[in-house]
Parts: sequence; C-alpha cells; structure tokens
Amino acid sequence: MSDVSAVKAALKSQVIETPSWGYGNSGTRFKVFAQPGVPRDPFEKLADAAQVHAHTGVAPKVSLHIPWDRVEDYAALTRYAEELGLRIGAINSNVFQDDDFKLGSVTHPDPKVRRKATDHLLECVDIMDATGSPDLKLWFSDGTNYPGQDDIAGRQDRLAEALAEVYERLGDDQRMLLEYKLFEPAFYTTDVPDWGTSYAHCLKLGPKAQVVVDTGHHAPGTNIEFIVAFLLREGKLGAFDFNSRFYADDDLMAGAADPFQLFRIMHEVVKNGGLKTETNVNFMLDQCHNIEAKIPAVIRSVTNVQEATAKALLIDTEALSAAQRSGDVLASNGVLMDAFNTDVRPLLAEVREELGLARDPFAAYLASGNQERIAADRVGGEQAGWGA
Ligand code: LRH
Ligand code: MN
Ligand code: MN
Repeated sequence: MSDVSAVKAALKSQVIETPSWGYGNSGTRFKVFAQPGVPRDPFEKLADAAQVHAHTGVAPKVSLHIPWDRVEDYAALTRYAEELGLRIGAINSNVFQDDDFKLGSVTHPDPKVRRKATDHLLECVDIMDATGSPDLKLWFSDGTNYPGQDDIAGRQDRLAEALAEVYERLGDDQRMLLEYKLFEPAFYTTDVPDWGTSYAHCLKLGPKAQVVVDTGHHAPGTNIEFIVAFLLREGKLGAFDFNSRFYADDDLMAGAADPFQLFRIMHEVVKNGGLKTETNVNFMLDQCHNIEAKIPAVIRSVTNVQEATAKALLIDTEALSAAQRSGDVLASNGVLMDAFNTDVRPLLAEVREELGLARDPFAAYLASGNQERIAADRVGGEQAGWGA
C-alpha cells in the first residue's frame, strides 16, 4: 500500500488491546519491585488503560485475567469501562495458580481436578456474557516434567474433551482463542506446546476456535511470521499476545528486543488481510513491566506496534510482487528493507494530530501530571498476580 491516506486510515482503525496485568506490580521469582501509584483493584487498572487510550487513540480494549480481576459486579466494571471510553476485551482464564493444578488442569489424571479446571473456564464464559467480551483466551500450563510421568496422548484426549465442553458453551458472537507455549512451567512435555497442536484442536472444534500467537512462546530462531502467514491463510489466526523476548518468556515491551521481527510479522498480517476488521485478529499486548513505569511502558509498546504496522503498510507491494515474479531476490528483499528503514514517526504524529491527539503520546503522558497524581492518590497497589 503506498497511498498515504489509505495507510493513515489503516493506522487509525487498528485496535491494540492492553492487558490489565501490565498495569500492576510484577517481577520475577527473585523479586517484585513495587512501584508507587499502581492500581489497587481492577477499576484502577481500567483507569490506567484509559490513560493509554487517551494518549494513543488506538487502545480502547482491555484484557482481563480471572481471578486476578475477579469482582463482585461485572456489570459495574463494564459500565465503568464504558464511562472511560473503553471496552472489555479478552477474558483470560487462569488454571495455573491453584495447588490442585500441580499435575495439570484440564489434562490432570484425576477427573475431579479436570472438572474444577473446566468449571473455571465456564465461569470465564459467564464473565464474557456479563462484560460483553468477545474472546475467551485459554492458556494451559499443563505438561509433565519427567519421561513416563503421564500418558502424552491420553492428556491430549482429556484436553480435547474439556475444550469441546467449553466450545459448546460459547455464544454466537463469542470465540475461543487457544494459546500455545513451548515450555514453562512444564519442562519435559507441554500439552499445547506449539501452533500445530493449537491449530489441530481448533480445527476439530470449529470456526469459533482460533489460535493465539504469543510472540514470546517459541524456541529461539523460530520463524514466527511463517506461522502468522500460514494461520491467516487458514482463517485460524485469532489473536496476538505481543511482547519481546531475549531468552524465553521475558514479557518485555513489544518491539523492544527485535523491531525487525515485529515488522516481518506485521508484513504478513498486512499482506494476508489480517488488518481488515472482518478478519478479526485481536492485537493484544501480553507484557509485564517489572522495572519500568507501567503506563508509559504500555504507551511505548502500543507505538512500537504502530510503527511496525506503518512500515508494513508502506511496503511498495507492486514493486515487491514484480520483483518476486521475476525471481529477483535482491530487489524483493530491497523493497522490504526500504520500508523497514523508513522513519514512520512523522507519519504517526500526523495520524495522531488528525485524531485530535498530541503528536508524541509518550511525552504528552509524562507532561500530563497523571503519574504524580496516581502516586499520591493510591497507596498499597496490587501485584499483577504473579512474580512473587
Ligand atoms: C503465559 C501467558 C498467558 C497468560 C499470561 C499472563 O505465559 O503468556 O497468556 O495468560 O502469560
Ligand atoms: Mn500470553
Ligand atoms: Mn507468556
């Protein structure tokens, strides 16, 4: 796409969903460094997400994680989101923090534990009904640590059974997003370790089941953009969990470690129709900000995704396909690199100006005084839910 107004329109319509847990305190198993002004409850997490949306104009949706964001009254939480100009995005299930799940959740050898896990997933669908959330995001920590510990194929049967029960419970406008992760916390086998496993389950389940690509969940050197192109072609790419990794599931800011990889991913997204509203790819962040200030870090992550998207949109597609057709390897690669090496910050500043926003959302947030205000107002902020 090289028509600037079309590029701008695409950038204005891209929605980036931010995670409630990105606003809370987080850390590693070694230390959680508490920060002043972090939210004390899910309502304050929404208020922080609203700051990100107010300054970027493209982040009106917030993912919740249950039970981290469990509240008495979901209608009140939803109303509050609406007052802030937000919507509730994906409901993330959590079957990894209960002692009962030591040997697995939906794949546990004991049917009573499997029932408990599946009931939690069904509760998440109830919360979708109450909040208007369209997406149930499933990630399972299930797996084994030692050869022989459990029956690998048997665990797939148990997984399939639980997924089928939850799938049946989904409403017409609700879908199931199945996330994969290579390892951790299980180290020998993981029950949904890769896109192929997730894809196979989603295919059996039906059209309302799609794959989530968390960019931090692959082996080093994995070609994520290939996975993206393949899944889009099959109509099975439901969402991204964007974050950066240097080593494993680092959950660092999207586009921080490898902006070129993010660009390559966004090129496949743009090329294969993934930016179109009807394709319904949910561009979520899944990050924790352990040592940096949270709201500005989320703003930077959003703008990093936007920059990668803008570069992908600027690729001269006619020149690219002509070079590809003629087998000109260097010319094809050159077209891509020209787009990647373009400074898109002025273009994005114009887009924001046209939306009535400040040209630089990061600077505008820091100048807004919000950070000082929340630090003074909020005492005893919440931990994101893990990392202690
Ligand atoms: C697992 C994961 C998954 C969880 C989130 C907090 O590593 O990526 O998406 O829900 O982290
Ligand atoms: Mn994730
Ligand atoms: Mn992860």
